[in-house]
Amino acid sequence: NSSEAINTDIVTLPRFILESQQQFKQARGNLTLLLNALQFAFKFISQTIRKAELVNLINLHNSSITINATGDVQKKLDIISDEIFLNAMKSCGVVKILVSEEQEDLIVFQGNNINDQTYAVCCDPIDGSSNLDAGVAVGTIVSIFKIDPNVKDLKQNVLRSGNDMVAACYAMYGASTHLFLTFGQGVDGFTLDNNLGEFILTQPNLRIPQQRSIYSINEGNTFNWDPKISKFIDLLKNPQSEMNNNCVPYSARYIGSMVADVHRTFLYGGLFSYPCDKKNKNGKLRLLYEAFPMAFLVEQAGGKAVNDFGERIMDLKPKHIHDKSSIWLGSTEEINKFLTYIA
Ligand code: P6P
Repeated sequence: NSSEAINTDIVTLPRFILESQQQFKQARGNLTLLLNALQFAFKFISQTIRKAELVNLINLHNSSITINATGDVQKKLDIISDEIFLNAMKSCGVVKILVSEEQEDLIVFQGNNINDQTYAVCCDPIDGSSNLDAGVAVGTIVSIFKIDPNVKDLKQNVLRSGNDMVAACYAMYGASTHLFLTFGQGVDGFTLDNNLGEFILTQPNLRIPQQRSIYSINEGNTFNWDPKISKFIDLLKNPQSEMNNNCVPYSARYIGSMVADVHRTFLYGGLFSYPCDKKNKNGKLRLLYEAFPMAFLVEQAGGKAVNDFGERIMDLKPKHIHDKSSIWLGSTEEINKFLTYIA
């Protein structure tokens, strides 16, 4: 008989949603239906990625398979994940509008009962996919808005302030599959138990550390940044600078997959940034399905998220569904250093 205590009262995601639904205005259960569809999509994408990676690795040993074919398999993963996500949103019956990084235009689902389709969902099905064949953690990032039935132009349901989000989450397909989720009442972390096929609550009411001497930015872009930004990063690196008052010297950590870099920032603290540069005049990361959801989650965990001008990401409003934004997010004390510096 194994000595470790077996937890016989685990909180699965469906149970967590039902228990938290009681606190919600929309007690009709539509959010529950949506979140169950989302978690199915994450499980399916997770399994598909891991299987594809295995196929990739098998192919890599088969010299007759050209690198292009492997690249194609990797490219297909973007498409497969997008289709998995689209079908899950379409079939749950409560989503009216879908914005996807993979789809040029807004997708509108012709549901049978208009007033049941209460949500607009924006997503990046596999963020960081260029890292897939290197075995780097990638993820799915999602922001959720409620449809305003009085709005005639459907696009206006997603071209709005980040403050209007009702929920946001990301799934990270790493050594384990993690899910971080907020409805605006804090952040809760779940881990996929592959044997049960359930996301289990593992990090309830997660808080981001207030301070941590870690900066996460692609320094290969240094010569394309506004000089003010490269000066700020230099100050972080200089143990004698005013940025280093009695804290340990900064460490650089950059994975190049937003979900992985943000997940580490949640757990260890520090700051993550993708500023504007000469190549990306409005930044590289997308507002609706990268900056908005990550900003909502970080703020709900006690952190901050601003753009190069110090504006709160959540206060921004996209003009087009694929608009980009610069972003600085992470521990409050680290972002405050940036805000003080640019003030
Ligand atoms: P760079 C991945 O391609 C991505 O969209 C984000 O996941 C990541 O943070 C960023 O781009 C990395 O960009 O220019 O540093 O390779």
